[in-house]
Amino acid sequence: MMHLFNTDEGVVVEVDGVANALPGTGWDALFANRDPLALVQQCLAARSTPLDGQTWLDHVKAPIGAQEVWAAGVTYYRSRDARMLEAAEAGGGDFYARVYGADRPELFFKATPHRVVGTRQPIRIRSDARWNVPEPELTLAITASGRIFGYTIGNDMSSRDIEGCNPLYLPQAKVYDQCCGLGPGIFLSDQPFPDTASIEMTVHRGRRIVVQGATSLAQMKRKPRELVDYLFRDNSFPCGCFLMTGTGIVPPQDFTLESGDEIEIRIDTIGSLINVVM
Ligand code: DO4
Ligand code: MG
Repeated sequence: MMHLFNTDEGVVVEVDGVANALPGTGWDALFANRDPLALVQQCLAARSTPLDGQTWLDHVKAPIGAQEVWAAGVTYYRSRDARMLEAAEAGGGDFYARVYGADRPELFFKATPHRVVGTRQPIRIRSDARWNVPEPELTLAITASGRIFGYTIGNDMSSRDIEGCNPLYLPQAKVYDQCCGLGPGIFLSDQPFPDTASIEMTVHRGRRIVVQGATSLAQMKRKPRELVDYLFRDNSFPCGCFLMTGTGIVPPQDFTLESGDEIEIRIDTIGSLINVVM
């Protein structure tokens, strides 16, 4: 198993638990390459340096260079249900049932690189929102040519009161400074992500667990490939991109995040993304 990390000192690849500095390539060059897995193998064979100890882990940044982050919505029945409830009063509930059943998925722009935080960096809730939740999402790493070459963990932070008030407010509910968590690294694989892998989220408030939930890709209505094909229709990504695949875990209706809450999202084979709300 190979995991790719973006660090202050350059690209690091961990192969079966052993970390190697990869000086032969930059982060964006991997996303621009048609076959990043082959490029990593070549660099590993030609000029990688094994790293001593664990200190490199303190230098891990968000796994993003110049990529845009996009997101899919209402890909799980749980999300469809929750959205219908939150928008019912505003008369918007029907849109979510329709998009869940439609051929065309909901795809929206989530973040530019400067709005993204990596693991152990603070994440933000909007100051003008009263109801804020994390959304744990399997996230696809995609080359400029549209190839899925790996998987990471995404947190699509959402202001549910703003979104529920009017679906046209979606960009404000979703896009703001530090609205998106990605990391810790990218699990390199060009195989479909296993349906059975579990996606888990825990929110700690001090010593208390205030939210806990789990799902798996088997609950997702759409396939990652189908989402990427829609995203790349008449749309180019010269530096590659990330696509978050939607949430299947929604906290109870009376839950909202508070400053100091610690959000941990775990996905089998990828790792844990941990962020504290600032
Ligand atoms: O339709 C609004 C956003 C949906 C979303 O972010 C999700 O289902 O994960
Ligand atoms: Mg989402």
